[in-house]
Formats: sequence, structure tokens, C-alpha cells
Amino acid sequence: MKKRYYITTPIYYVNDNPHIGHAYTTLACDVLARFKRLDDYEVMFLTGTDEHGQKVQIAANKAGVSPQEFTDKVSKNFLYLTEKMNFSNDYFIRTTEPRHYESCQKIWQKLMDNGHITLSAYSGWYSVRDEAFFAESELIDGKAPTGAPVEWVEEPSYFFDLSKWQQPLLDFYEKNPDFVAPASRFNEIKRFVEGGLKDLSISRTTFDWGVPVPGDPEHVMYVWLDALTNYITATNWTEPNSEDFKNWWPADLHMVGKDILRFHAVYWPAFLMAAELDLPSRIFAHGWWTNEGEKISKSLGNVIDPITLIDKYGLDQIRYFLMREVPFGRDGDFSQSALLHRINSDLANDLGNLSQRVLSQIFKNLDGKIPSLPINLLDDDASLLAMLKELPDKVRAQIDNQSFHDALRQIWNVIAEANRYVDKQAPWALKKTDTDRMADVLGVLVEVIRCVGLLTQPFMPDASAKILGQIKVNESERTFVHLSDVNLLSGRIIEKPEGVFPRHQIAEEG
Ligand code: ME8
Repeated sequence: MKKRYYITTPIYYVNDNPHIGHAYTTLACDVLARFKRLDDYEVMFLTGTDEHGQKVQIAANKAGVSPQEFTDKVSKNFLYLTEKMNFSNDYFIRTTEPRHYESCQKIWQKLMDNGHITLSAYSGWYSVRDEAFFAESELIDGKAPTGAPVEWVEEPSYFFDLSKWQQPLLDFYEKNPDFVAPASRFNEIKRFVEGGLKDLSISRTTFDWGVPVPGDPEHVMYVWLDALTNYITATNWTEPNSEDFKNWWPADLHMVGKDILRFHAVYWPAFLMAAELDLPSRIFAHGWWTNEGEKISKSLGNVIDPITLIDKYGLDQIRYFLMREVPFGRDGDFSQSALLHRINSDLANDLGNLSQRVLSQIFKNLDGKIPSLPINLLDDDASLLAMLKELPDKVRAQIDNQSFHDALRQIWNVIAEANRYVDKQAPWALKKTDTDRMADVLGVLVEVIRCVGLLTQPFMPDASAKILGQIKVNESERTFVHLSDVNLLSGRIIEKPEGVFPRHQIAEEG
């Protein structure tokens, strides 16, 4: 039986247009999902849209349409982004799906039956932008800690007994030291829980765009209980004896931005424990992008549209940049010059030139016939090939840690070494003096290009496919078991190679 891997993105609020931040989270999941599939896992990769709540209802009212019409229309923007970014998600969930209503009502009923929900009344501060409740003591200058405005809310409300879950959560964290990453964020979560938890208001009566509370339809469920439940809805857990649920739950990884870690690392595990469901294995909170040093926001008018970037620079260039530029987990700044540098230096020069130089020489000097590895390795051959052999495990370890930038750094270390090797061996000079040695050198290099091309597939699916296609790696030979198939290509005939990564003129950008 194949190993399974279930990975999720946050589901995005439909009141906003998709921007670089949304693309970033889903991209990280896409890289992981693709990597795991190539590594012989059966994968379920879930993304989608969060369509309920006061924020969405207000946006629909502003647009002068019903919330359902509004969400039908704007969720398509996110669907379009998944296509444009070449995301390989297996499903795109929408919280307005009927099965999701059933799922939310089922979890509610479980919490109710297990005695964790009571009816009372809420009075306090609510931030619609964050869809979160705040105590007076948490406000900063009369605003939510995120800077969002808050409003005073007084209404009947059901409460979840979150306060009772402090110790079980702390015990769980203790037993599962990798539950939240990066470690610094996990520490913040532990400090927060150690500080004590208050019962959580989980229903609202002052608007109606949400899932009705079973048996009390005056109330709609708090949007975060509804939203988090999407992760199990997608496993069809409401179906009796659901195979999908058995196969996929608990999730292996919930990928989120640091802004919503508390909901995932505190509330969600508490809901799941209270409903007697298993907890996800890991939650990774990545950092935030700023734009040329400024916070990205609609009001500042500096929102970065991923579609514009893709059209201008190419999809795989953007995918590479986002995964390479900023250590995953940290905040990062988006700058045009950093993007151009990565495109020209890492892609066009390092990888693009390596591949183009080697393939042109095979094409011109060996009639296009791919040579095998040398029978007698010289020291330089052996050391480059040894480095190449160690690469897959190194990359795998970084991917399992969600250190995407480090995975790419490892790959580019090998590319740099291969470029030094070409310069030193100078196969173009060997053409006149020792054609056997020339073929040996090109044989080593084509093996580097093959393994690098296989390993870059999750990051740059199209560009990698082009490179692999040029060296005649069949589609059935592109999974990671083939990494160790040395000499797979020997004797295959290549065509005239074409550059895969065009350079961008920096001067043009002004
Ligand atoms: O919070 N940099 O949805 P949301 C990096 N519906 N990532 C960013 C970003 C930035 N500048 N801006 C947004 C919600 N993100 C809820 C989630 S899940 C059960 C419900 C990303 O549309 C990041 O992943 O506000 C962040 O967590 C997410 O978008 C918030 O998306």
C-alpha cells in the first residue's frame, strides 16, 4: 500500500482579490504535494474558499447582490489563480457546499452531545476584518492587535468550553514537539495557552450568512468553527464508514500564514479533541510578504497581483523566486530587483547556461548522442557524482521540514559545482585533443542535468519538463525512483537544444 499524505491550505476569504500572499501559501503546498507524489506517495492536496461570515456578508451588501451570488462570482477568482499558478490541488472546497453544512452540523452536534457547548450571551469586542473576538485587555488604542477596528457586540451566543482544554492542549504540545513549526511560533502558542483560555463564543445572531446551528437556526455558527471544519469535510466524514475519512484523516500538514496560527494550533485542536477526532500531525506558519518594505494592503494600493507578475516574467520564474528568496517561515520583502536577480543569475545563468552549454556540445560534437558515464572516473568526476548522489536525501529532508529555500539551495550548490566542473574540464577544448574524455565529461554533466531536472519538478513543473524533454527523459521516467538510474539516457539522441530561461533586461525596468 502506498504511503499517504494529506496537505491543506487555508481557505481564503472571498471578499478580497487573490494576491501574492494567497498564491504563496498555496504554492508551498503545491511544491510539497508534487514532491510527495514524485516520491511515491498518494496525495490529497486541498485548497478552497471561506465563504461565510460577517465580512463576506458586508462585501456582498456593498456589491448589491446576495451573499450566494457574490461568493459564486468571487470564488472563481481564486479558482482562476490555482489554474494560472499551475497548482495541482486535488480538490477546491467551498464552504457553501451542501456537504460542508452537514459536516459543520455534525461536528457541532458532537461537541453538544459531549457536553462542550452551552447557551449564554456574549458581550465584548468583535473585529469583522479578523473575524475574531477580543477582550478589553487585548485591545491596543481601541483596536484589535492587528490594527483592525472592533465593534461592541451583545447577543445571545453558544459557547465552547475552551477554558477546559488548556491542560490537554499543553500535554499534547509536550508529547508532539513538531506539532507547530517554526519552533519560535510554537513557543508563542504555548505561552498563549499557558496564560489561560477563555470559553469561546461560537455562534452569532446579528447576521445570518453562515451555517445554521442545529436545533436553533436563529444562530449561525462562528465562521472559524465553520471554516476549520472544511479540512474534514473534504474527507467525506459525514458519510457512514467513509473510506476517504479513514484514508486521509488526520491531515499530515495544515499550512497557514502566521496571522491565523492561533486558530489552527489552539482552537482547532481543542474542537477536535472535544469531538473525539484525531489531531493533524503538523501546522506550519509561514511569514508575511511586504512590498518594497511596506505592508501589503488595499488601502496603500500596493497589492501585488500574481497574475501580472506571471504574465511579465513567466510562471516558473515566479514560483522559483517565491520559494527561493525568503527562508520559509520568515517574513520577506518583495522587491523587483531581487526578482530580476534571481531570474537572471540563478535561472538564466546557473541552470539555463549549464543545460544549454552541455546540450549544445552533445548536439554538435557527438551527433546528438547522449554519452554514458565514464568507466574510469577521474577524481573530479567522482566528487561531482558523489555530491549528486547525496542530493535527493538532502532535498527530501529539507522538504519534510518545509525548508523550501534550503532544498533549492542544495540543488543550486550542485549546479554551481557542475558549472565549475565544466569550466575546469573545458570539454570544448577536449574536442580537439581527447574526444573520449570530452564524451566522459559530457556524460557526467548530462547526469547532473537529469537529476537536477527531476528534483526541480515540484518547484518549476514546466521548465523542468522542458529540460527533461530535451535530454529525452520519458514521462514515465520522471518519478524519484529513477534518480538512481544512472546511464538511463546513454545512446538517446537529442535535438538542437533551446534555452529554457530567458534573461530579463534590468535596464528596461528603470
Ligand atoms: O484568514 N504574506 O483567509 P484570508 C503571506 N479564511 N501570506 C499572506 C499574506 C501576505 N502578505 N496575506 C495573506 C483567512 N496571506 C481565513 C482562513 S482557514 C480554515 C480560514 C495568506 O483570505 C496567508 O496564508 O484572510 C494567510 O494565512 C492567508 O492568506 C489568510 O487568508
